[in-house]
Amino acid sequence: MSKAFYITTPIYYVNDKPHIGHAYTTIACDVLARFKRLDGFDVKFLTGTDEHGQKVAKAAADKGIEAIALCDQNSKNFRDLAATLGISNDDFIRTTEERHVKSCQALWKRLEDNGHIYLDKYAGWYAVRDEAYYDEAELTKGPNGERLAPTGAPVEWVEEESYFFNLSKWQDKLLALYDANPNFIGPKSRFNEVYSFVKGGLRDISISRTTFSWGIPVPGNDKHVMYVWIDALTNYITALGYPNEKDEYATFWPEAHHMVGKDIIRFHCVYWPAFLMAADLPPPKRVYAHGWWTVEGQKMSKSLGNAIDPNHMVAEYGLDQIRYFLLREVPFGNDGDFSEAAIAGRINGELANELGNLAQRFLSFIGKNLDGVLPAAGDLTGEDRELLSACYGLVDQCRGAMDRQAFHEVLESIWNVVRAANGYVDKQAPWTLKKTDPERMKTVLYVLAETVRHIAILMQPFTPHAMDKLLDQLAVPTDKRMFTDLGEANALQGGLVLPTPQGVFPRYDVKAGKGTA
Ligand code: ME8
Repeated sequence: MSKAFYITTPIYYVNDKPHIGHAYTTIACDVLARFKRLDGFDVKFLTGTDEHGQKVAKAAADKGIEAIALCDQNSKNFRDLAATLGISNDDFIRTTEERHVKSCQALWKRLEDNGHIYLDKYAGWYAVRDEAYYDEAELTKGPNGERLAPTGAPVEWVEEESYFFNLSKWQDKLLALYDANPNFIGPKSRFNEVYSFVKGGLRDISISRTTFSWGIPVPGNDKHVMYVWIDALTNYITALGYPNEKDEYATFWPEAHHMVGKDIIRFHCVYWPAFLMAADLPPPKRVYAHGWWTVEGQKMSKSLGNAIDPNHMVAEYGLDQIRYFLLREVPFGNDGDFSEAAIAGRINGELANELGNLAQRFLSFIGKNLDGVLPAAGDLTGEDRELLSACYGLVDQCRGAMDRQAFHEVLESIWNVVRAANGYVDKQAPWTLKKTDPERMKTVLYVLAETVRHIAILMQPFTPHAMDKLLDQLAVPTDKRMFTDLGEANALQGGLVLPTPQGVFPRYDVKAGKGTA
């Protein structure tokens, strides 16, 4: 039986249009999902939209439309974006779906039956933009002396009857969870941040609202709707069929990996495991919080109007190019800055020159000089073996880094081989061997083909469309592109007829704003 792997993106608020930040998280999850599938895992990959709460209700009211109409429109934008980005999600959840209402109400009942929910009165600060409650001590002052959340969001005073979850009782159990599972949160710096937050003490949290109605009704008291975060977090088990705890839930929940931005770590690493433990359900296996993207040095914001539309990026630079850039430019976990110069540098320097040319040079050489027939290898030299053994060792390095979500390290290991292969071509100089030693030339071309086969199979999660083309050009059958097909046992056979080579990574011309082949 294959091993299971469950990966989720945050579900995105439908008050806003998708931008490059959302694309980043979703692409990272897609790369992970594709990598695991190629590695033989049974993968479930979930994304979707977060549609309830005051923020969405307010956005709909501002537009003068029904909340559900806004949700329908904007949820579709996120669904379309997933298609534009070539995302391989298995499900797309909307929190306004019936399956989700049932799941949230079942979880609420469990928390209530287990004695972890009580009715009281809430009086405190709330930021609609963050959908979060803040203590007085956390607030800062704005330019006009107004109170602001630590995120800069405006806050309002809220006083209403509310259900509470007894989070304060979960401090020791959460600390025990972190102690027993040092990989529960990645990267390490975020683990430490969460650990010290919980160590500092927890307060019970308000989990229902009465002053608006755009939410899931609290079972048995429909004056209240659930706080949008308890509703949102539950999506991860709804999609596995909860409250049915068999079938997909039983297979995938023990292997749950949540990918989130650093802004929502507290919800995922403190509230969510506490809710689950209180409902006698196990916490997810791991939560990874990545960094934040700015644009040409500035925070993306509606008021600056500088949020980058991923559709525009795909049209401008190409899909595989963006996927590669986002995961290559910044060590995953750190913040990053998007700039035209940076993406152009990666496209031209690495994809077009280093990988694209490597493949094009020897493939067109075979096309021109050997009628497009892949030669067989003769005796291998030490240098041939060195390059091939670097290829054979690559998958283990990639696996190790991928399990830590160190995408940049995966790419760096692959690129070490790309660079070694370019060095090998320059040194072996097949164009000279053509005259001096045609048999040796054939061996060199064969070693290059085997090397590029390895690179292309391992690069599939990052640049799937270009790698499909490249593997086609190496005449690798579509059912021979899994990680089990790597290595010597499945090496290419001399005598294969290769199709006419075509470039897979065009250059990006910064001035003209267009790629040129
Ligand atoms: O928080 N850089 O939804 P949201 C990197 N509905 N990532 C970014 C980013 C940026 N500049 N901006 C956004 C919510 N993101 C809740 C989640 S989950 C149960 C509920 C990404 O629409 C990043 O993943 O505000 C961040 O966590 C997420 O979008 C927030 O999306």
